[in-house]
Amino acid sequence: MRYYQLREGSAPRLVVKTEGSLYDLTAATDQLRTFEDLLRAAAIAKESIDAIADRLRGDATVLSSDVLDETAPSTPVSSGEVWAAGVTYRISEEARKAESGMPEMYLDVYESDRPEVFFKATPSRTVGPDESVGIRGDSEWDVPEPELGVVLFEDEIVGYTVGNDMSSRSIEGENPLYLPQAKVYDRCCSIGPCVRSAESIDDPHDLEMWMTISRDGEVLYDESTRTNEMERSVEELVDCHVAHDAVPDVSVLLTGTSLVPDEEFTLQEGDEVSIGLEEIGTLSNTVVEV
Ligand code: DO4
Ligand code: MG
Repeated sequence: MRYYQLREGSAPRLVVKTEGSLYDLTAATDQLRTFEDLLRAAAIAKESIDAIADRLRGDATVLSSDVLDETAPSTPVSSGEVWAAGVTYRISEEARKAESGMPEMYLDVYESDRPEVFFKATPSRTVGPDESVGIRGDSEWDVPEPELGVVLFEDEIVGYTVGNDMSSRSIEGENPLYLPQAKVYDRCCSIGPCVRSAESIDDPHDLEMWMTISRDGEVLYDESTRTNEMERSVEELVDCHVAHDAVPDVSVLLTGTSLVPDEEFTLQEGDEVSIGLEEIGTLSNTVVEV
């Protein structure tokens, strides 16, 4: 099942999409407004989120599927932190080596037992579908990074989403110690449009992922890949992320990029970025300078 949070003033509504229909779960019970509410209800009932949603569908309002086009959903997870893994695909390792004065460290992390896992964003820096993602005013070379996002509750995988790890290649390329500035800033991260429950995903390691970038109506980039190109497993990245840390109850872990535009390309204000993941959905954002 796919879970969306719809904006309704300051209070979100939780909506679930099954094969053919959309159900407003908040109409079934006002206590269920966020995806986190559902996770907590499932934990108390010792049931899966899909089992709880399935039972509530009888009392929920059926919505027209147009609702998702007319009312852009917000981020599907509105609490906790976003973390990200890096250099998990060969193409990312090659791109980092090309931009950096210290190329050997990227090959090293690609091949090491310990993956690269870094802090990415708070909810205040994270945007949802159709909101603007940021490029820094002090950066000259900026790219979106389309990534499979793993949604965790109390350190367990509960679902998957689409993520955009917005990145400054010029700042990271200048010195790897500038990574937090290249990665963490206003509007640096986008997630959405929904969370697809882990129990309803066939295989997260074999999903098609694609990205298009358009400027003034012209498509400048249009490529696709599969998550089976990833060097590491989702479980391995999650284990490293949660080990020895006080991870908030809800967190999202992005799993690295494998679509990198040519070196001549940099994002500009007004560009439109769309990232799609098979079985999950498409996340679209426009670019703004921050
Ligand atoms: O080492 C820098 C970050 C790499 C990254 O974000 C990625 O591979 O997706
Ligand atoms: Mg990344």
